[in-house]
Amino acid sequence: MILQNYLFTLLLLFACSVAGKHFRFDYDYNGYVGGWFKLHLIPATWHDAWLRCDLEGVSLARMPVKWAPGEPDNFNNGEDCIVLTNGTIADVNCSEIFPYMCFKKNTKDIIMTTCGTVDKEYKLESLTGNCYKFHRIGKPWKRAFMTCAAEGSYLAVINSPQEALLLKNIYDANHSKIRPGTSKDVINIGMHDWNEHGVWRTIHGLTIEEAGYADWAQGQPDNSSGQFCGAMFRNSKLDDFWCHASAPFICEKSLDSLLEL
Ligand SMILES: [Ca+2]
Ligand SMILES: [Ca+2]
Repeated sequence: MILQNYLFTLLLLFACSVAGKHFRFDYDYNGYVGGWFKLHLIPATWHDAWLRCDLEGVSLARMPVKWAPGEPDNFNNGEDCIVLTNGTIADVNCSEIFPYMCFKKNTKDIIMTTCGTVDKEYKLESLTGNCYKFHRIGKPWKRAFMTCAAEGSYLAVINSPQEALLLKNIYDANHSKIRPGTSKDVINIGMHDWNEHGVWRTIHGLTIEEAGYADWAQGQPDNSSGQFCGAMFRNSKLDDFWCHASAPFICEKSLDSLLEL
């Protein structure tokens, strides 16, 4: 019941949104609150919802509300998270999953760049016609993949020797700024040994040979203690790397990926 009421309230709020100023196609502008909303119907825990909104460059929606009758009750002393249900709020267990809403307030510094995003760290490269962003805070491969997806991009896919050199140059330009506590020798890129049998494919499904670049470093892939995630050394050669280990990474974005077509 609580989930049904919760969904109904969210859908009502969503329906009140009006088409307006542009932020990204998956967000709707609401002039009354002066910002953009996105309803995530795939439920998540409070912490995962917070993380997803943060990776999209926004916040988990906050709104002025009243407690529901009998709430907060901290049932079984295990309710530290808060949900909206039929216009009022209740405390719930943080491991429970609910749909959620992300929110971005409209401010003057929100400017759509030539890369089709308000994220100023994406830079257009004429070689490929795509935009690239170097993430200096290292993450394990899966989290890097998720981060790029939330930004409307994808973990960089190398489609030619020239693009490999382009990524190398971006890597070089950012190498001294990589945050401590992460590998500086490789960056995560968009390829993976999906079946763990030595067939390397890009995140778009092609083999790396079909995609246009399969230049491994000498002795690689060496599958050292189980390395199934794709990475690139500073000399632009490929490496298989540990999926659990954090490394910086580059996201690649087509100009129209966040625009309404
Ligand atoms: Ca590419
Ligand atoms: Ca390796």
